[in-house]
Amino acid sequence: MPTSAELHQRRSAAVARGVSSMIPSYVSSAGGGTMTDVDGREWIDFAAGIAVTSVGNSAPAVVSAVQEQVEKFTHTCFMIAPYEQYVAVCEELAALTPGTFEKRSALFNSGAEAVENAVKIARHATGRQAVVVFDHAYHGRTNLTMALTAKVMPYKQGFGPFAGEIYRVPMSYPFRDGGLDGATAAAQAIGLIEKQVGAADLAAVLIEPIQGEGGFVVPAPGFLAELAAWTKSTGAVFIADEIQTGFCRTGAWFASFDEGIEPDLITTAKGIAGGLPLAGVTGRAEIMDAVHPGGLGGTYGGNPVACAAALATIGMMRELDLAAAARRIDSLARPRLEALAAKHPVIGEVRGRGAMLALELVKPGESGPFGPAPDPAAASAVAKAAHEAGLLLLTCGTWSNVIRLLPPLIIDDDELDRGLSLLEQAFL
Ligand code: PLZ
Repeated sequence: MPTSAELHQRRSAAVARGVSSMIPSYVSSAGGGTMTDVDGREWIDFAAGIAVTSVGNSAPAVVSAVQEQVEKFTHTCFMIAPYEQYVAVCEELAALTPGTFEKRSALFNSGAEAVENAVKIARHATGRQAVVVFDHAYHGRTNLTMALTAKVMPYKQGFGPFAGEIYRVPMSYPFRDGGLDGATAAAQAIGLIEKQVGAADLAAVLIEPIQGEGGFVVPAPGFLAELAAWTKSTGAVFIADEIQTGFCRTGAWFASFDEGIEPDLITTAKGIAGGLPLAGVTGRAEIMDAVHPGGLGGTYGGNPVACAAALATIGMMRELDLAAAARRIDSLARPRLEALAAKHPVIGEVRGRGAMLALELVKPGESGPFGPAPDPAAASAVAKAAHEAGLLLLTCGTWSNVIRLLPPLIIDDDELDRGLSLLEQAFL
């Protein structure tokens, strides 16, 4: 087997520079809470492929479902010749997402594609165009989703012009907005939408219940409920982007449950299919079905192999109660993170929910226009030290100063403990 160094050399001559990797090591296998590289080194996995392999890499149930499906047929295109697996995934989505109202779903390949389609559907259903998104939001890298995403580098710089009719308002971010309560933060956002966008032209309000790439920003309680209720009162569509938070990650099937909201549309991807590419838009039947037959689709959307993987993944989540596993990860990790924060003033806040936990790093005692001064250098130093010690650890945030934990939900206590110890040591 070639070494990582050899592969890296080949890569430099063949792979575009714009596609980068966090670590220079190449994977040979992964499963449970660990990954092994081609040089024989074992890593503890606190990344899960960015919140994807919640059931673990190559989870046996997923592997056999995929194998069985691959042997039957790999692709027909649902728009040409439909198959049961697609329908079954849509039935699961209807059953698992919040709200007992009648729902419909459409399946796609990536999170960005799901978000694009949610916006298409909301515009079609309302006959309006304006879409409101939030500071620090991340929704993807396609043209429309770049416009929806807040951060310029690395996502948007030089890639314009961007799609129109996108408006950005402040996010509830208690650590940086002076601790505004949810109702006040919502009233501010709503007031701006009313004055600067206009409720009559509003097609959709799109928000991540807990922001992912933007820094694991948990809005103040009530913020989402107020926004959702106001959005409904205007006749616009409230869209929850649960691509990162969904499928048990935050300790419930969807983070919307924690907030007591029933979004009109929900976008899903990542954890849904155990590592195979699949995404969905699920929502109120009358909104989803506003689109004319043939108006939604794509060659691969809801590919049968990805659907088979999703059905097995959802089955595992149900059988193993992975929502409870996420809450257990929270209860084991959070006290360790709080203790770490008590020791290291560079940790300005410990936050998150379930198996979506973060440390926001700041320069102690310094503050600026956005509150506590972000310390991206500290975050990258901690991540680098963790990588050198064998822990896959991601950063995020508008200022790249947030360390985030996204372990697979099936990680065992010993692996979690080893990973947390490596994280603790990375702060020394
Ligand atoms: N919405 C909330 O988290 C993907 C992006 C990593 P795709 N987040 C990881 C990167 O640098 O590209 C994401 C998300 C939320 C949408 C998306 C987009 O999902 O499957 O990456 O297109």
